Amino acid sequence: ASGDSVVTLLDYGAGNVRSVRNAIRHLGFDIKDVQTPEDILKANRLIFPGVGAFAAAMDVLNKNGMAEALCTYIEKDRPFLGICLGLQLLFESSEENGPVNGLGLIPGVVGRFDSSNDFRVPHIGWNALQIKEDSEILDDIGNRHVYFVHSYCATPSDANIEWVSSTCNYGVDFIASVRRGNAHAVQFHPEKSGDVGLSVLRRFLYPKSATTKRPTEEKASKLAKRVIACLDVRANDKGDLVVTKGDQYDVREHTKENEVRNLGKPVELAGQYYKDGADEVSFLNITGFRDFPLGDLPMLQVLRYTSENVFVPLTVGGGIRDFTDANGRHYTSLEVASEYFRSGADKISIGSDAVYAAEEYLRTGVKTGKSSLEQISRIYGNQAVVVSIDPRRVYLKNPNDVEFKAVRLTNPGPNGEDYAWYQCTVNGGREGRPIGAYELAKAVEELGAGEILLNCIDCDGQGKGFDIDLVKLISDAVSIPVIASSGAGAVKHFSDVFTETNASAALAAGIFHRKEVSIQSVKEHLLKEGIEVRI
Ligand code: 1PR
Repeated sequence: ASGDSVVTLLDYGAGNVRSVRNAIRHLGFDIKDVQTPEDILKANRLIFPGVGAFAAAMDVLNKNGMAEALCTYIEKDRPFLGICLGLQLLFESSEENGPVNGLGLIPGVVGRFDSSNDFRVPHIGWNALQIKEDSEILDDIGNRHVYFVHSYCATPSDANIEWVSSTCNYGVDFIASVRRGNAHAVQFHPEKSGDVGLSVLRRFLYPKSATTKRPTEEKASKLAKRVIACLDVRANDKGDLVVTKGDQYDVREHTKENEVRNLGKPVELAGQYYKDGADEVSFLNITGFRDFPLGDLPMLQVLRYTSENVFVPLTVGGGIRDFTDANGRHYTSLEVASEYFRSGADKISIGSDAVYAAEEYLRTGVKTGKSSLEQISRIYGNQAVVVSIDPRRVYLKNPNDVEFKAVRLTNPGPNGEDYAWYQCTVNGGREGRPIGAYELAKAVEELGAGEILLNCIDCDGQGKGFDIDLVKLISDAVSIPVIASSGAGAVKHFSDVFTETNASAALAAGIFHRKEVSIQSVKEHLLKEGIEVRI
């Protein structure tokens, strides 16, 4: 490759930058990795996708002399693009586990968002930009949404206003991008923002190409409600990895052969849902509780292949826990998660192991820091950790009959019960545990979960709508985003869950796999109902 088609990438090894690599390659560029500060100074164009925590990143940059090289490179007005933490590090300091000094190129302090019901933290999802005239690499965005995931932000002030090329509002106006000459940095993730994001990268990589300011139908104004496609994945009896889908978690056909229901190939379907407008794709390795996922290489392959062509966030769950294999080799949950991240996951989702961690925490009142949830959250940030809850309704005549939070049901139970509590389960719904979804949600928020994926076994695969009582209960109990899951059967179910609860996203599987309802039609319906979505 000629020097013209090479991008220098500063990856200090703190997390998943696979999707940035994939996006750069997708746009026809080769990648040269920075090994020494010299490589920074010699770069033709440099991309710096910051991941992980601010202090840890600064530590690495200071120790190996990269911090100084970066400042020199940017001050010489060489082409630079910082992403996410790669923007924050340009500022004077950050409050994240701090104050911690940054590179000090831009005046200002990076602070934490204040959370409230309307503005959950982390700020996760597709939001709108207010773009200034000469933002250049943002020229093709128009009125469309871009994908953010962060808990900290920098705010515009008189001292830094010359740098600010766009802002975004999330309770406060914060800096969504900066620009000075050839130096650019964005708080959002262009590599995860679909076509719109790729256009930003393309503009940075091909600065001389003509502007194609296209009018867009989309009128992005605020954080959009997300529509997520979920692929439950497992090996079928022949050993092939297939997308399956259960009825109340039962994935076997009720035929003589009793085979695993096969709804398609994971990589293909994920690619299809990306094209159809899914805001995120989730893979759940549903037999992860018994089959060790690192032994299950096909799942890692699925992630690798999918992330080559799918430029929206990917979540993967199933089997994230400590494990000792048949040869006595021990793997920590952190190793399992790291392997998922390296293979292209942006978030990992923990089911069973989070239930045990929450039970222990509630029993002892002590955060040991040793659970998979706490460890992964500490290293990768809480925005990368989803807890998947698999509750089942337990009907009650009297809410005081149990020590768990019960709700008054909109529709009474089979024997006229007016109440239910939602019992958490492990191992794919096979075992009920002595903890409710409400207690679990609050505990895992404290332990470092960044988001909750809220299933409901009673509703799974039934197509009768989300469990509004449950989604309301949980989304009111926590201040991290909640993804409503299980039971979508029609477009109206999505508007119901968004108007009646504080859910940030809605996830569905069966209706998309069976092509009964398209993602596009869900979004058109939501728009018609006045609910902001990404088109
Ligand atoms: O416990 O950490 O190994 O994680 C296991 C993961 O696998 C959990 O996230 C758990 O929810 C999931 N899982 C386990 N068994 C099943 C099963 O179906 N037999 N699938 C399963 C969970 C539920 C949803 C589903 C929605 C939407 N799937 O994700 O996609 O209910 O379905 P619908 O729209 O068709 O109603 P661990």
